[in-house]
Amino acid sequence: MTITRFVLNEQSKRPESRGDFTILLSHIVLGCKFVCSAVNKAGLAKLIGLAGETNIQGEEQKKLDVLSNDVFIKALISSGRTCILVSEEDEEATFVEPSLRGKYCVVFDPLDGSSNIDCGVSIGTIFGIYMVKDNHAPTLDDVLQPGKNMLAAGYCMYGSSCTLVLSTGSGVNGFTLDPSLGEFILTHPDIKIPKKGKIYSVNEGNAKNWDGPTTKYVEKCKFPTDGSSPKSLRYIGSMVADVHRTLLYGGIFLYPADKKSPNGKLRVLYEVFPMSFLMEQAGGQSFTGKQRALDLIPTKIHERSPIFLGSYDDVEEIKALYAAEQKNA
Ligand code: P6P
Repeated sequence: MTITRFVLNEQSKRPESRGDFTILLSHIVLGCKFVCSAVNKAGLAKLIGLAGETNIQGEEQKKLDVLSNDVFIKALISSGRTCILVSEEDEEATFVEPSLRGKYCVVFDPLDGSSNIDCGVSIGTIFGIYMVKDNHAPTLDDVLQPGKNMLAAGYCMYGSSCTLVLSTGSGVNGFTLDPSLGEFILTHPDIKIPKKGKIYSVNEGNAKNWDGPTTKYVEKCKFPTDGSSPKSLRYIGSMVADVHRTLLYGGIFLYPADKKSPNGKLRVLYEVFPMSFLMEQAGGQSFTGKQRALDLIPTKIHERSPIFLGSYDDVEEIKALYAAEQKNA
């Protein structure tokens, strides 16, 4: 079962659809294949190294960042199915010209975790898809929607293999690129995250800046008081890799707010929302410290939010600690 056939099967369940969504997804898949090839050749093709520019994050852009962003922007526009594009690499949103305009808005991080490129750690593309409200007059409001309005979300991880994990709103499925076929093959059907896990994933280097509930929760992971074994710490520092492990093995991934970054570090539209969408579709959940992550309504396209996502029971524990703090406040 290839991703193309899978998506066509999904489309056949929606008689009203005219295949636009399938065409859009096929262009996203094309972008992933291209970036996968470029990432695999990076060391040889000297694609590693600074491109001299800096992106909105103020980070030095590496050539692969620039290349990946160009590939996805071009692929999405040429699909003829998009009208607004938001990329981590571009300060402003891209409004597609009317002759090529479609009804979907795509928010994406073309190469998340790119600071890990030079050392070969898995990196990835993260994307989310909204339906435009009125494609004759698209505005930023079409992408400043709560994550629960997304039609689809996914990521493609470029690691020991190239794995694309996708949800179109009825469960989560994983596909692995077969280089000999040049096709993504269904390898992880109907992914469900374990209800509770044995792993917590956070950058402990920020511990001195954490708030009370996060500090208490991590303490409980390391020194459980209920007689259970301590959780293991696994932190790669590349969101796609940390989330993929959490999805398959269970546990919790945290990027909390701290004194230095009161809204945390991760971006709402193209990191928090897509990963939260996938977690909920896989039976897990995602919390910001204040509310369900997918209920957030962003006001800016590069807005940040704290995030606690993963196994349902593990996230429940940290929600209880924030609720208790709220009550005592
Ligand atoms: P820190 C990578 O730069 C990234 O955006 C995510 O992929 C990752 O989860 C996070 O930042 C890591 O941040 O502060 O722990 O290095």
